[in-house]
Amino acid sequence: PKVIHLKDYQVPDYLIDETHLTFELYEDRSLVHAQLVMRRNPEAGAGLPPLQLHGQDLELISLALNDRQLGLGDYEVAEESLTLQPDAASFTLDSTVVIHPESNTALEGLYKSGSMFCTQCEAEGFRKITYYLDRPDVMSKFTTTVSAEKHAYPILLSNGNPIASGEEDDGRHWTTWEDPFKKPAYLFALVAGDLWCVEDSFTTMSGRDVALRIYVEPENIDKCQHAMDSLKKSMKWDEDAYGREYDLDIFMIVAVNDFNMGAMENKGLNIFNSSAVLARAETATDAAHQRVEAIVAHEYFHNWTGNRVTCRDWFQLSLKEGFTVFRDAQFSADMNSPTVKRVEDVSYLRTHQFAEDAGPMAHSVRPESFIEISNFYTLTVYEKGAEVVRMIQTLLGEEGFRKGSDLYFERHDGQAVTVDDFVKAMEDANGADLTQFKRWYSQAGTPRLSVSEQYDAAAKTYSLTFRQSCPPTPGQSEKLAFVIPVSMGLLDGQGNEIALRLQGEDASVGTTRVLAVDQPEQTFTFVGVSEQPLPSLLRGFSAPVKLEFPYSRDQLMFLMQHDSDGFNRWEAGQQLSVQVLQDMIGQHQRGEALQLDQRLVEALRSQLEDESLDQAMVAEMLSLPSEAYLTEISEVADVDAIHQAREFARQGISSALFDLFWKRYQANREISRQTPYVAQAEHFARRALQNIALSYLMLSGKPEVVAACVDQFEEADNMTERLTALAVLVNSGFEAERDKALASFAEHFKDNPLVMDQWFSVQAGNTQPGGLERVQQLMQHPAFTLKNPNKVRALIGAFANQNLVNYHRADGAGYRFLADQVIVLNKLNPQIASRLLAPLTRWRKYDAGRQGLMKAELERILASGELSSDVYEVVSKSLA
Ligand code: BAL
Ligand code: ZN
Repeated sequence: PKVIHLKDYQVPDYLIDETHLTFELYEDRSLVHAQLVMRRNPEAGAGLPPLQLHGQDLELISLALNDRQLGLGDYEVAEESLTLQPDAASFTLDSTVVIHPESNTALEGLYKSGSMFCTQCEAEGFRKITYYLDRPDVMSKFTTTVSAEKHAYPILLSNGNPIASGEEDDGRHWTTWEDPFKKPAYLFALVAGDLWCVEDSFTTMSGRDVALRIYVEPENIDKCQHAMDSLKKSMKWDEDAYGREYDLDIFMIVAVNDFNMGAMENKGLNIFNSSAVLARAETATDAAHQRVEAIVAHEYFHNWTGNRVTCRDWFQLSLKEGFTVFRDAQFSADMNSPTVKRVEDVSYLRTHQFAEDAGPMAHSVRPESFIEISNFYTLTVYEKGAEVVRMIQTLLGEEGFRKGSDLYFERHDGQAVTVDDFVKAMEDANGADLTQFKRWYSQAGTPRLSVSEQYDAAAKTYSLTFRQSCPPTPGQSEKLAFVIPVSMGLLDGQGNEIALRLQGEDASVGTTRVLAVDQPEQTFTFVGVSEQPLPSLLRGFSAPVKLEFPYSRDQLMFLMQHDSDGFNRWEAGQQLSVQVLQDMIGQHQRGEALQLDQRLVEALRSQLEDESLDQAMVAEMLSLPSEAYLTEISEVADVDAIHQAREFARQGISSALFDLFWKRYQANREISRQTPYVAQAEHFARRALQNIALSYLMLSGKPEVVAACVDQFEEADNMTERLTALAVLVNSGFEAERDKALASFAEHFKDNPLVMDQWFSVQAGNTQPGGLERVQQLMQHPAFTLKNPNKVRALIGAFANQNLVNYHRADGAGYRFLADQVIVLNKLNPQIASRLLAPLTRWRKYDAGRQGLMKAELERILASGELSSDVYEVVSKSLA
């Protein structure tokens, strides 16, 4: 397979000013007519080179250049292209192709999800629809006519505004849509189906009325309100926070069941995985409600960061994704609790993105090369990319950042640009130099930042010395120093913040400040420090690095109590938990009896006792670091020791704090009983504490707890409480209660695929022995199918990523199972196959026996026949 390099980028030879498409949709095939109004790109040089259009799996029926029908000798069709010779600098090309959406299981291009037609074109799916210059720097005005049988497909949608429609004699009808904004083909969308819609409107800041519509299958019409509310909040927020107004007269969201990603920001016609739209109390958890709000916002924000200003090429993907994830995180922080949001994001980043950065697929935020771009919709491009944007904001300040984003939109509206253009706007608006900072875009790997301190009582000076390094990653053995913004403060012995004054400064500058660490080794000295302080470092996780400071457990407990930064109070608790758990992992490995350090128990007790604390943060504090995170921070991960140590700690915490858990549980459960479901932060917080308390309480096995759990399962009016009760029962030894709950849940929700996904996931995550056999059995369930990505993720993905003791069974059966599924999915849906592979690629983390078994499965996949470029790239890089 061909490797594509950023350094080889060239401007397109030709441009497409107008794109006129007509789709004739039928059950056994579809016809696509494309009229492209084209011209030579003046920036590409002189002469008329051959025109090479992208195209894949297309059956060409006819081709005409300026109305002249072309014959076989006039063009050349290859597996992924069509080449012809234009005879003038401007011309019109007409083509007709036949495609087969009805048998498209890759869910890329035009395909059928259930009974509806829909599209997914990012990154390179449009070439499966028609011959085109399928690259983001070719932007065109689109007009699209969709024709289909009227009874089965009453709704016909595309981008922009509807401008004409009509009926034909044979029971078919058609609608024409016109998008006034130039766009790359990856933002094209089409939907045809029997859909209902929820309608609302939004008045923009300049007073324009925008119609808002969410289209769903009729049975889901009662699950759209939360997404609609989220959309209106997003539209308002983007006006307030970034001065960005919506630009079309209509904004549509369509929910589809079979979708590879979460959602897609097609201009004016967002297409969503139904899991990212549908939410109501009875069927969706609090987490699902928050996910819907975040994804609706994310896709809406793309209208400016992605659509109005798009990417020049796919190496720049983080230009739109990193920035948009940063924007949706700001939005979610504003709508809910900022500290909880930050804790969740950082936990996710440190567990999963840090693992990616340390694995065989490690790449920089702006990758240098790829085989298959679909493999680069990664945690690094998205989440680390968002952290990089956050660091720019931290360095420039909120006002400076806003000046930079205003300049970026003003300069580049309607253009396809690069990460360099984004950073340049930030620099120019602020008179800043971000040259060294840009290494965050080009160097892969997670930097380590080790910090040491020195206090001089006589001189009243306190120094912090930072040493940064970054481990080698594929293709990058040596790294240069990053610019690492370290937000920090100092605490005195009473836990008060000390005013911060660096040597050479005339006066102190607040109690939290940002140190820009930009050398391999660098010392900052504070003056006027009259007692040995305790540093609070990397407040709010101001940079995506692994920070090392030799805190004692007592110091961590002190920070948990006193740090003014809420994120760092949580972080101190996490570090304390990690130290305690790592001790216990060592004890298990040495064959010693496990000992739980009671300081952790006492630290958690004080959290639970203090009813003035934010309950969501107490719930976060009580959540021990996950097995996946403990794996990530291990040199060699001992799966069994990690599991045993963590379970032992949970059991010890449960026994020691039973009464407190029970009290808080009962109080919150009582409020839940009496309060109708509300999807708001304080209600999320109450249920979060209630549910984590229940999960600890059930470890006691006491009959009153089991009864309360069953009661919560049966009586709750919302999925958050019901699903937690189910999960807790599933992981317990109470087989009769468990089986009854699983059966009644499945019976009740059998017609709701999204709820059945949760039923599969809960069972996939059951860490008791026999996990693999249970998953294999569940694959036979009538509600399961490999053709639906949500099902694959819910059952197989959840098993391999979350049920680590079962997946990593010492005999390798878990690996064999995963490889078998990848081999099947490679043919059905390469994108999903390649994603599913990730847990096999991390073989270097494990003991020699498991390494051998995992590698053998990767080799088996490689030898299994014709591999998609998606799977080939991940497998071959993992074995390199
Ligand atoms: N652009 C692909 C889906 C998303 O990131 O919004
Ligand atoms: Zn996005």
